[in-house]
Amino acid sequence: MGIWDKRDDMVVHESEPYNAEPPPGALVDQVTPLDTFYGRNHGSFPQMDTGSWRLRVDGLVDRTLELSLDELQRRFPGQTLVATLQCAGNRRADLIEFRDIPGQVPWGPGAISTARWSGVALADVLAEAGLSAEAAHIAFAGADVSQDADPPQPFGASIPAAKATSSEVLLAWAMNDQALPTAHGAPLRVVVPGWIGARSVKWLQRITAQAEPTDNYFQTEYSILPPEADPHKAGPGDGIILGPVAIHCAILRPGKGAQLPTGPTEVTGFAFAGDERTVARVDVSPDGGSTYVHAELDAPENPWTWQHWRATLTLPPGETELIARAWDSTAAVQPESPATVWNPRGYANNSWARLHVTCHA
Ligand SMILES: Nc1nc2c(c(=O)[nH]1)N[C@H]1C(S)=C(S)[C@@H](COP(=O)(O)O)O[C@H]1N2
Ligand SMILES: [Mo]
Repeated sequence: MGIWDKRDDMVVHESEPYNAEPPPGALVDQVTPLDTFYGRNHGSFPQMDTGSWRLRVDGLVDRTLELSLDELQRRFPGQTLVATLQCAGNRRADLIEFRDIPGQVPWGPGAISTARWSGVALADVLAEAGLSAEAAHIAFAGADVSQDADPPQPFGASIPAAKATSSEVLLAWAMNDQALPTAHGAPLRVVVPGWIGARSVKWLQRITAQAEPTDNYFQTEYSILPPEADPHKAGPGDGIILGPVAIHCAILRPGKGAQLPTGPTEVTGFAFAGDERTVARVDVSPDGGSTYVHAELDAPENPWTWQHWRATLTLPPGETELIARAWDSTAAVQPESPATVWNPRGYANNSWARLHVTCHA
């Protein structure tokens, strides 16, 4: 437990700053319980006093706003949305197996979770401030100072104005119908559905409309460098800046290394397509990719959430590799192996889900 209020069996990669994911197989619910939701932090939790806290909205706007939580709640229509958050570093561990990535959290497949978020639409707050024609990007600044940044600075991000004014982007003060926990950004955080988690800034203090993307360290840190680049020497323009999440899937059951009896075996998991895409199909193989069946796939609750799936397979006797691979609604597919997508900071590993099990005759 502790101040982050998580279940005892979280896989804790770091306790300060707190970085932890739920144990393998835990993400079976459509909405993840608060104590199971992964936590990703670049600095210590900041001290926030909700009473004196104000959200400042400034930059290329007609009117600068200073809003208390109470004013936000009273002046704008309330919105609730179920949305999945996925860290760009999810499944870095599989990239590390192919080639080492020093100094980065070795996330397994659990740096992804789904919550019912409540708050107001960012679009409504921006409309109240009045965006100037030159306001092409909306920048967010949190209150936590990260020593991982060069130089140390508060965590921040920006998204294009077109995304920021889409109705799904929320300023949230509640998660699963409870007050937003400190660990997840209380009193207020941004939720940018369908985009990497790093753009959903917690402990939000300031929103700035500007002509260019933010120069915050983390905006360009979350980018894909070419394999030969040195991440410590790379400049802001050297990588592909990450935004929308690529089609991805995970196997929940059976677990890695499971010993199974012969006969039909139920395999379950989830898949997630970022941005406005949905998951269109999931193929599951019982035999390392020789044959595939189509999984039964849940309909999307909305475009912003993962979709769970299940398939009944007949496994060959002995050790075998289970594979799952998803297709999204634009017919984009997952790459076959971590080797294809390896990059020096270890982001966006969306290669096929694979795990070995043994079937006893
Ligand atoms: N202020 C602040 N916001 C932040 C971060 C952070 O360290 N500080 N981490 C980001 C990253 S990389 C992710 S993946 C998500 C994680 O959100 P969670 O901890 O609520 O799961 O928050 C994002 N917002
Ligand atoms: Mo992240």
